[in-house]
Amino acid sequence: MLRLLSVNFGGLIKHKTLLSLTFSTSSVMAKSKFEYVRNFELDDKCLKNCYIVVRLDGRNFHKFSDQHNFIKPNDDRALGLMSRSARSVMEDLEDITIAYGQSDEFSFVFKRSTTWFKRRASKLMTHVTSQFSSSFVFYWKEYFGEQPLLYPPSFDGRVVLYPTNRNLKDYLSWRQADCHINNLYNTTFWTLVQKGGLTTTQAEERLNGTQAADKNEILFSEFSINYNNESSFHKKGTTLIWEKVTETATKQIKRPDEGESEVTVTRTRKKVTSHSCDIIGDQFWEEHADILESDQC
Ligand code: DGT
Ligand code: MG
Ligand code: MG
Repeated sequence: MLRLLSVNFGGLIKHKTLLSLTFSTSSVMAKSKFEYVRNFELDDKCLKNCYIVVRLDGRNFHKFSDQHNFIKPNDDRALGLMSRSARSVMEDLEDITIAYGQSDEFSFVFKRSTTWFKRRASKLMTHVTSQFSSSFVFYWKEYFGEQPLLYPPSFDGRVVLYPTNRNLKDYLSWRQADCHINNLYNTTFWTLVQKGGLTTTQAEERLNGTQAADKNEILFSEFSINYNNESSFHKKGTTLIWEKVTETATKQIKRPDEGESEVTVTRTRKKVTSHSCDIIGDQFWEEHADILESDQC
C-alpha cells in the first residue's frame, strides 16, 4: 500500500512517500497456528486498590556474609550497599513510595493506584529483583573497595497485596519488629563471644530462653553497653522515601562586559531520602502523610 505523507515546515511543503506493508510481523504471528500457546500464560494482575509489596531476600547470605568477611553482627558496608541498591530500584520505578530494609532483605511498596506493568505481579517482582541484584554487583566496589566479589549473589522475590492502610502499616511494623528482635539477639550474642570470650555454642546456650529484658541486662551489667545507645541504623533498619529537597549550587557565568561572576542557583526536586527511624508508631506516618492513599478508593 502506498501512503502520501505531507509535512509542513514553516511554509515549506515536503512530500515523503512511505511504503508501508499491508501486514506486519506481529499480524503474521497473530494468525499463526502457534498463537494458541499464549493462552497458557497466567493472568497475574494484582487486585485493584491494594498496595503491592515486593519483598526480596538474599539467597544463602549466611554463607555469602561469611565468605565475604562481613563484620558481625552488622557490617555497615553490606547494609550501605543494600540501601544503595534499593535506592536504584526506587529511582527506576517511581511508583514505589516507600521501601524498608534490614539484614539481607528489602520490601518495596507500590502505590495502591499504580498501573505500572499493568499491575502484573511477575513483571513487578522480576523488575525489582533484577534491578536490585544488578545494582548490588554494580555498586559493590563503592562499599567494599578492593575486596573482591567472589561469586554472583542472588535474591529471591515475592509479591504480597495489602488492602488497607492498617494492613500495610502492620506489615512494615512486622519487618521492623523483626529487625529489632534479631539485632538485640545478635548484638548480645556477638558481645558474649567477642568481649566475653564465650564460644558460639556457649553464647547460644546462655541466650536460650531469654527475653528482651534479660539481653538488655546482660549487655548493661556485664559489658556496660546500653542497648538504647546502639546505632539506630542497626536497631531500626533503613526506610527510603521520596522527599522534596531544596538544593543550592553556585555557578560561574560569563557576562559580556563584566567578565565572570558567581551566581547562586536554588532548585527543588524530588529525591530518595534515607531514614533510620521508628515506623511502627504514628509520628512517622503523620509527618509523611503523602505515602498512604485514602482507604476510600
Ligand atoms: P535464605 O534467605 O533462606 O536463602 O538463607 P539466608 O542464609 O540468607 O538466611 P536469612 O535471610 O534468614 O538470614 C540472613 C543472613 O545474612 C544471616 O545469616 C546473617 C547474614 N547477614 C545479613 N546482614 C549481615 C551483616 O551486616 N553482617 C553479618 N555478619 N551477617 C549479615
Ligand atoms: Mg536470606
Ligand atoms: Mg533474610
